[in-house]
Amino acid sequence: MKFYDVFNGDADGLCALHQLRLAEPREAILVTGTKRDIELLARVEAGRGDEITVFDISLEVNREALMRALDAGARVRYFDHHFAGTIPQRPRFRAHIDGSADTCTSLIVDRFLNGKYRAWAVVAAFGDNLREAAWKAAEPLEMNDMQMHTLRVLGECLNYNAYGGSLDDLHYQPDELYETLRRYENPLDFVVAEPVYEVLRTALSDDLARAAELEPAMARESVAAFILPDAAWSRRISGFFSNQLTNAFPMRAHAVLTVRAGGYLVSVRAPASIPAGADALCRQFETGGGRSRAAGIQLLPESDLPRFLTAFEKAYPGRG
Ligand SMILES: [Mn+2]
Repeated sequence: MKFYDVFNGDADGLCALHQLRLAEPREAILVTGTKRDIELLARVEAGRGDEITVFDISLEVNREALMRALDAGARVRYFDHHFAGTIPQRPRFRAHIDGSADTCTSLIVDRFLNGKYRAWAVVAAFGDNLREAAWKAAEPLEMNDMQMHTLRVLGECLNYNAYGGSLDDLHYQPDELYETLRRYENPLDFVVAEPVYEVLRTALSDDLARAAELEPAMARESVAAFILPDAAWSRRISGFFSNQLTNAFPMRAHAVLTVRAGGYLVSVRAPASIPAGADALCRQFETGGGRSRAAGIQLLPESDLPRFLTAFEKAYPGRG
C-alpha cells in the first residue's frame, strides 16, 4: 500500500497539504510542480489499496487520471477550489470541493480541521490574493499588525516561488520547501528559523523592480495590459505583478502577457471591484481557462495578440 500527496506547488497547495499532515501525520510520496503544472494526478501510478490525497488542482483537468486511479482500486481524497465540473460519486472517493470566489484550498482544509492550524490557511489566502478572506480567517488568532504583515508577505513569497516556466526557474523546489516547512506548526516560527522568507523576499523585490520599469502595452480606464520578456524573472514575477496591479487599481482589469516560444502566456485578473469574467474571456481562446476572478491562456499565438486585446477591452468596457 502506497500513500501519495499530490499538491499544487504554490502557497495554497503547500499550506493545504501542511495543515492536513499536521493533523494526520503520514509519510507519503510527494507529487508536485510549478503553479501551472496542474495535471499532476496523471503522474501517479496507483493500485489497489493505495491512498491518494489531492490538493489545489482542478478535478476537471485531472478527471481521467482520477477515474483511472479509482478504477485501479485506490482511495482518493480531494480538496480543491478550482472548476470541478461534475463531481464523481464513487465509494472510495471523498471530495471537499468549493468553487466560491472567496475561498481557497487551504481554507477548505482549515474548515475540515475546524481551524486547528488556521495561521497556515491565512498565509495561503494571502498567497492566493484573497485578502478579505485572509483577514476574516485571522480574526480569532488576534495577531498584531506586524504578525499579520509577516503572514501576508510569507503567503506572497510562497506563491511567488511557484511561478516559472519549469522547475528550473524556481528558487526552491516545492517538495523541498514542504520538507522544510512541515516542521513548523506556526508560520511565524518558520519565518524566524529558516532563511526561506528572507531569500524569497529579496528575490521577489528584485524581480518586481524589473517589471515596474515596463510601460503598459495598453492602458485604458478599465483595462491595462503588460508584456513581459522571455526571461526567468518574468515567468517568476508575472503572478505577483498581476496581483499587485489588481490591488493598486481595483477598478481595472489586468492582463500580463509573458513572451514564450510561439507567442504569449497570458494571465488575466478581473477588477477587484467586480471579480468576474476572466474565465469567459480566456475560454474564447483555444488554450484558455481558469476562474472568474483569475484566468489565463497557456499559449496565445503571436498573431492572435490584436484579437486578444480587442476581446479584453470588450470584456471590460468600463463606464465610458
Ligand atoms: Mn489555490
